[in-house]
Amino acid sequence: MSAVLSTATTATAAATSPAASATIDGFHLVIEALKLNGITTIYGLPGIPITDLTRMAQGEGMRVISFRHEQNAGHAASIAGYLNGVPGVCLTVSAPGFLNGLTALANATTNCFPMILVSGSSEREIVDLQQGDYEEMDQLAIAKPLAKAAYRVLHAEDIGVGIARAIRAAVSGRPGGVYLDLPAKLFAQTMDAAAGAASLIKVVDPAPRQIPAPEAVQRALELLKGAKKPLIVLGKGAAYARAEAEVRALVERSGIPYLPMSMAKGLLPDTHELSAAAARSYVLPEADVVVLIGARLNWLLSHGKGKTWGGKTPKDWGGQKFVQIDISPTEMDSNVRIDAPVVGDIGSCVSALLAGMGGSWPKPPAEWLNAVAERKNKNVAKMAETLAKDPRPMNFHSALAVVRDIVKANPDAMLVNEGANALDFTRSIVDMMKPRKRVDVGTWGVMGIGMGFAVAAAVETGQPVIAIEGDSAFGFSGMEVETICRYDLPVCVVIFNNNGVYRGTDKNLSGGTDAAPTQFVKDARYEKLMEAFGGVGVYATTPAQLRQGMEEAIRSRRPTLVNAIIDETAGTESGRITSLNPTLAKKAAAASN
Ligand code: ADP
Ligand code: TZD
Repeated sequence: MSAVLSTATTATAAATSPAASATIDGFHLVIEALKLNGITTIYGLPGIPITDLTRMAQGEGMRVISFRHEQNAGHAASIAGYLNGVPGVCLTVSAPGFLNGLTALANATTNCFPMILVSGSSEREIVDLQQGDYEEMDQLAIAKPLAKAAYRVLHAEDIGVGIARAIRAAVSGRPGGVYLDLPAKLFAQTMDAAAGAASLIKVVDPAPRQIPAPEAVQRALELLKGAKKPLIVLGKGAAYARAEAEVRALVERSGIPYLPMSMAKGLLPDTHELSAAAARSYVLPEADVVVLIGARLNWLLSHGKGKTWGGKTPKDWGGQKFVQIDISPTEMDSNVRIDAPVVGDIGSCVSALLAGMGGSWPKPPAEWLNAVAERKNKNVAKMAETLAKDPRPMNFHSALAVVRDIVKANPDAMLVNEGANALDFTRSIVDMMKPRKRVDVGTWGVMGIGMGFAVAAAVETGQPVIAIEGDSAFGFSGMEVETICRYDLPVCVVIFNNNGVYRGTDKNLSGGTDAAPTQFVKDARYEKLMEAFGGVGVYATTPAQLRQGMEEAIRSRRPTLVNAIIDETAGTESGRITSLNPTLAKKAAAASN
């Protein structure tokens, strides 16, 4: 603490107290409380009342990553939390800065990423009487419904407790976003330095293990034992829980095929012989017992019912039985009946299943394994054929054949991914070999995570980052290429440029001269944005140019933007979620009748 002590310097203080008592202010109490809990990086954007907090935090040895827009800082903090299991911290100014950070906070809560949004705020007395303070807003009330928890600290002596509560709320149980409101006046408050030090809390065991009930484990094993066509679905909860060793043991000991959700790719290498990823549309409707490990039965899994799961009409639904492993007891039965809920942390739950399986466990019937393998091999061969084509202009496949090779050659690199087609095709074509290397649009399918995630991925891991971006997706956070250059981060942004949202061929239905709503300026030179800030820009119209640009970026670790020109007719509207697009869904229904 000694570095942060300040000595009372006013003439009166010096005159009345020759020994000059040491004090600490609110700024330093916040910094010390974070550091005490192993939080060493702040993602944020300075301004009243937190400018000095950013300066002092840097002065006290914290890494302060300053962004161009708070939403990107917030996304960065949230993915830092996901990657480390320690809450990422985003720091914003009041009202508009706070609101800019709020999308990221809500997205963190939705995705179960631990983060703390710390916002400076105006004075309570003025806010509560609505007297029109600078950037006045009742931030705590607004954050509450979007956060897992929200707290305000009014007194310097409560800063330690406030930060401890925020950390516990963010990482214990189901992780999520926490809001911490720090009014301007708090920062200037001072207290006795020794009392200040004593008021800080180093949180002990912030995310306690949660051991499943033995009878729940037994119930799950019995269900699994009778399965003829078992399937494991791995979600990003399992990746977050760092349960790869346990999960691998479960998959290999049981011999059950598994399907990784997007961010669970690489938990086991995508090339694992039991991966059923290439046979997804076969295994989901066919499986009889499905073990969900850190994956919710939300829209991404068609809510566990309907055609995806084998039923053509509602009366056919419910063919599968489900085992669900999750830390949140209320997740069970949220969409369909869960026959064997196993509530606890994934590491403990999977270990308990393994212990219960004992030495000998029957492998799934050979017919099932053979059928899955056959379907998978057929699809892999079909995909290999498509990837081998070399059309002009490039399409998603020919460009992703390059990305696939480069990710394979650099298994430690982080992959950030957003867009519609750019997302769907990358997810299915690019194999991940290690856990927590792929970060993407997550549960909401939100655009705008790109550059925030890329910055945090580079800062937190020190590894090269490859960001595969739709041209629309990139636009949401594109200004952060300056941030990438300013911190000289090893980020290679690849924009799949097809001149618009989804693609570039839309028509203005009025016949007027305005561009259609999904169209962008044609042949935009995005690479010049990176050049504007001293990074490397590459314009790539062929797979060879794309490969060269990416390889050089990884070799040099210089900020790079490859503008990969993709056929503007390639891709489909809404990517693979056309079923959620009201017009396209209606057309598809009419066609199938
Ligand atoms: P995906 O999008 O990959 O399918 P989801 O975000 O839907 O994954 O689900 C993640 C699930 O993992 C959430 O229900 C969450 O409660 C759960 N979870 C997160 N961390 C843990 C943990 N340590 N132990 C058990 N479950 C966890
Ligand atoms: N705004 C936000 C915050 N999130 C969204 N998901 C959308 C808008 C809607 N949206 C999608 O769902 S994908 C997408 C938008 C705007 C962009 C698709 O175009 P793209 O990708 O250029 O990024 P492709 O590869 O050309 O399809």
